[in-house]
Amino acid sequence: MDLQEISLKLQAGKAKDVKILVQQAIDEGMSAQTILEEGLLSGMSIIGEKFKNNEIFVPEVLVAARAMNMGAALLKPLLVEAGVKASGKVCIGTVKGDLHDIGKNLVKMMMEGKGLEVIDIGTDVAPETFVQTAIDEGCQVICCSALLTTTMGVMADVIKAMEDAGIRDKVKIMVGGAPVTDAYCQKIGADAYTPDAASAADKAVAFCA
Ligand code: B1M
Repeated sequence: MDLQEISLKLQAGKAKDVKILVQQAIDEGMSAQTILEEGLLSGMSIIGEKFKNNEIFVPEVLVAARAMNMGAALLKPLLVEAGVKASGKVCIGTVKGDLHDIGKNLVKMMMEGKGLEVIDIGTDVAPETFVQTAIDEGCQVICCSALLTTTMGVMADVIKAMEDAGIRDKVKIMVGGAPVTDAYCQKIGADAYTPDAASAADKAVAFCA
């Protein structure tokens, strides 16, 4: 089977077709790793690029991500069996006082699409929870999302909490969300600002390498 077909169906958001094709590829004896990389991840990476370039928008990304998740669910047990490790582990949440989660969820999906394990700690997350999760789960990166000018300041509190817990030099911190800028990232001493989900995923992969 041509794995390009899986990539194309994923980009079109055809979740049921992706599921059928992934099962077919498994039945034909292809390795889960190959199906993941050349079918699902290759499709998701094209979606990420198109989203970054404003060629497609949030609804298309969400349906593609749903297709990706359905295909990945079939592969997950096989990957675990084969001992394929995620390329890194990050935790992500929307900061305290802030309930916006659409952007965060997109970032999470893109990161998973790049092969990272993502611990989603939800919305309205206290600085200490980001830090404790990173410690407990052994995350290489903490990702903070904020959509309100009144809550973006919490990101500086997360950095302070990382310093207090003694993990600031061991764990990277990435920040994002509509009101956040690169200048703000530098001002508070975070490690990276990325304007969209695709570039956030690329940066996190680079940090985990
Ligand atoms: Co709210 N809201 N909202 N809202 N809301 C905004 C953000 C606002 C700009 C609307 C406006 O006034 N024009 C405004 C903020 C003003 C400001 O602070 N400057 C606002 C306000 C004021 C409020 C309330 C205070 C309204 C009220 O109750 N009076 C209230 C606050 C509640 C709270 O959080 N405590 C509120 C509530 C809500 C809803 C619940 C109704 C709903 C949220 C639903 C949900 O998320 N489940 C909502 C929505 C939907 C919006 C708008 C319309 C859309 C936000 C969105 O999802 N965008 C928004 C107006 C707008 O932006 N046009 C608005 C799509 C999403 C894909 O983009 O989140 O930017 P975004 O994510 C991008 C990037 O930013 C980046 O990647 C994503 C994908 O490319 N990114 C990251 C995001 N997080 C990242 C993390 C990273 C990296 C990249 O980590 C490393």
